[in-house]
Amino acid sequence: MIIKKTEIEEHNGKIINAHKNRLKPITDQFQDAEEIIKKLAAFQLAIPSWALGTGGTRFGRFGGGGEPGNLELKIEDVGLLHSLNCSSGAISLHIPWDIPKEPGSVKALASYFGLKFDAVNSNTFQDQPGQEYSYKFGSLQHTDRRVREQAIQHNIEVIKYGVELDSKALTVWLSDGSSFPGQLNFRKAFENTLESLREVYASLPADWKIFIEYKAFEPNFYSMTVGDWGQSLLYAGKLGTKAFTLVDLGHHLPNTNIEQIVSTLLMEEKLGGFHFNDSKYGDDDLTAGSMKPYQLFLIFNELVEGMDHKKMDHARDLAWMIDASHNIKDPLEDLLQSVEAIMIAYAQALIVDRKKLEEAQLANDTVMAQEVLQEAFRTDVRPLVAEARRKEGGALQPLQLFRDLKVREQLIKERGYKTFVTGL
Ligand code: PSV
Ligand code: MN
Repeated sequence: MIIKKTEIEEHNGKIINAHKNRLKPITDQFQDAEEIIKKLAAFQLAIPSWALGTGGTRFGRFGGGGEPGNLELKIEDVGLLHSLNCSSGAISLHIPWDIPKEPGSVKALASYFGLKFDAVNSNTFQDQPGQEYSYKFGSLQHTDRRVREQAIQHNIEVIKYGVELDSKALTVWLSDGSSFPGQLNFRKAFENTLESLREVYASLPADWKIFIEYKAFEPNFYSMTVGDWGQSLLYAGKLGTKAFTLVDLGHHLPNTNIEQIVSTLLMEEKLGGFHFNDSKYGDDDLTAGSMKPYQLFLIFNELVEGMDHKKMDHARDLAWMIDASHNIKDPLEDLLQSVEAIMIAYAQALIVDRKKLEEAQLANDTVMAQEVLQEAFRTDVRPLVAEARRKEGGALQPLQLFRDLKVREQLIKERGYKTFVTGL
């Protein structure tokens, strides 16, 4: 299904006056509103190919209808999102869930929808049919050199797929670790992993990056070999200048100060990218901003401050990806909500009065520092986000238009009710 420009124009036409009334006070308030709108328009989030179907839990999966059964349909779905919000201009593939069998036509299809390929993701956390060695006891860390070699070769193969699609980064998330004390020699596991990563790193094209994603627990519950940002940073530092840490918001222990991690990684020029989601308890993969919107804002506050300090391009210098999916919402509606929440947090970070905040910090004026941050957080920036979208040809209210056009019903008509989608 393709959403026509005229459908978006008609939708915008009906609500443009109300939108302008909401926009005016905020553009009057901020002199640099035009600049902010431009930054918002440039900011693009990559949609993960594995989040376009209804997610499952280990207790089951309640598939919805009209879900995309192959890579081409997944690209079409991301195209749908992007036509509505103009902020979802990339797709991140997981191999082997989404092997591009005909890279040429896959690339052409993506560019027809205005989409790029963000980081490609390898998978050595599941065994694949016909695979020689099992990853039951790890992959790049494995005690058996042959298992490590198989996992290295898989990562190199993923890079090759990525090259064909003009992707520029490989994300490695390892489930490697141990579930019981004594199971693993931590040092040897680290050394094996590093040695394996070095071989993968050696296969990266000159203009590529490798992102080392960490996670505190699950599926291993005693130790994870890339368990936190410190370990990830160690690997990235030892690997070289093309290696970076990737922060997945759900991969921390409860109450971790993620914004401070972000600030430190930026200072070290080792932050590579993000997987956005939200959580209440663990790696819940909930819609970004649905649980802790203030934390999301505080993270963006550090991102904007740290990136400006290093004169980085907000839109281009880090990889922005969503990694959320769950079992009860329509996945496309869920992604629209995630993108919107992320854009709002970014917009709020852009309006922080940096001068006033610095003055408060220098004077140790804790009260005023809090006031400055909360002033931005409590400002309704949604009209700015909507205006950025409108200027790019998107819908003022993407979710509303998605429902008005009965997109899911159309997809069910086109694709059927029972479809099989690869992913977790
Ligand atoms: C692992 O929990 C993770 O966050 C990694 O990014 C995986 O590649 C992704 O989820 C998909 O399951
Ligand atoms: Mn992730």
